[in-house]
Amino acid sequence: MTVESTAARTPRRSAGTKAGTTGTKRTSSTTKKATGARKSTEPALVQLLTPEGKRVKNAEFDGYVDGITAEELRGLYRDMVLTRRFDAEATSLQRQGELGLWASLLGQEAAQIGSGRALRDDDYVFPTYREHGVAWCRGVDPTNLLGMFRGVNNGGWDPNGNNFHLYTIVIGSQALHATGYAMGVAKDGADSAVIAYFGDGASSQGDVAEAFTFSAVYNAPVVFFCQNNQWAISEPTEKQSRVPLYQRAQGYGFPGVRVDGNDVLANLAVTKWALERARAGEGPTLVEAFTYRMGAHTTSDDPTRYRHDDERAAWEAKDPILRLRRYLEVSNHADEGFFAELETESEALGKRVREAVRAMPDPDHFAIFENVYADGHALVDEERAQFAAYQASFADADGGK
Ligand SMILES: Cc1ncc(C[n+]2csc(CCOP(=O)(O)OP(=O)(O)O)c2C)c(N)n1
Ligand SMILES: [Mg+2]
Repeated sequence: MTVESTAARTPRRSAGTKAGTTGTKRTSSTTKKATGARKSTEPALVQLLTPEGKRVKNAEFDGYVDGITAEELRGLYRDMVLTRRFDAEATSLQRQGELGLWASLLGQEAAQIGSGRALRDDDYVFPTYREHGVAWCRGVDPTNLLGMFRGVNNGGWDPNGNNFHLYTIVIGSQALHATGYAMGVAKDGADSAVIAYFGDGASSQGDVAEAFTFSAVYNAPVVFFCQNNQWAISEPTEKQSRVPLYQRAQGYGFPGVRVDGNDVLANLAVTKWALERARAGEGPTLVEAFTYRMGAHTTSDDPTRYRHDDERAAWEAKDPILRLRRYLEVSNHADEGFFAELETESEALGKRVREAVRAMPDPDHFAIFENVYADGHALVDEERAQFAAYQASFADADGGK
């Protein structure tokens, strides 16, 4: 397996460990051939389900998913299918002019659903702008994700309602927010954990490096979940690091693990392990989910300008949804009726999202000036007055409504 750390850890709270986890020292082992890797020189990754849908044994992580029921497996499948359906609908809505922008998660469903379903309700999530699958797992209604992309609000949900922070566009900054939050959780004496999502490109940001340093030194109960989707807009991962990203953790003194990002079971198991470490006072973990951004960076991007079709085709064969479907079918965990019902449910979700977006009220023109400062500000007042004059200059001025 591919977990690395040279850290000597001091349990902060009661250390409870299970088989396959620990606070013991681990060293690198890169003996297995990579699956899903771009090059044959890529290191091994944790995989429990092959692209063909075959369950493979893993002594270290099997314990986290061994008891999973057929119903729970169908649940993971449903989560991924509905998330993909919602995502496709949002892309279409952008193309129809209903959204200003959309960042698709296509291809990353397993990384997000696997890690998202590993969380407890009291854990806290700091996402980027692409974590629609994690949002789904947290119970944030998909329609609430779309207001910001339509430009009618600044967020769309109450972060405290689902312990799911607002989307963060400033690359990597949420890794620091998560670290600070996790330090607070530890000071409160709670045994909940915090998870920060970010991308391969974000791993080059100073904020992420600072978060790694702080979380390691303060033994913060945080999981860094890096979805390495191979691209940061048009910049390939090769331009981000000379070493596989999960190995970065070693230099900070905590474990890093690379997981097959298209294998929902492996993501569930590895994230559970990392969360358990956090809860047991063993500090941070870096999980690198090795996956692929199947679509454009956002709807403003055209990936045909910088990458070849054959790369995408190779990843299509590792599709996260297809491999779980194969496993469900082969193990008789789902029948045709289940898949047919899910298809109907998907279409209903698409319709609901379409209707909700079109019905979103436009915000008051002056709302943008609210909540800039708690007590108001002369410059904001001046800008508001200028804007009011501008609005009033139109023949059909309606007072900004
Ligand atoms: C601090 C900062 N720098 C640059 C940008 C512009 N930007 C938006 S997305 C992005 C690439 C991020 O790539 P990655 O972290 O791999 O995440 P992905 O989009 O692939 O999920 C960049 C550079 C930004 N939003 N914030
Ligand atoms: Mg990326």
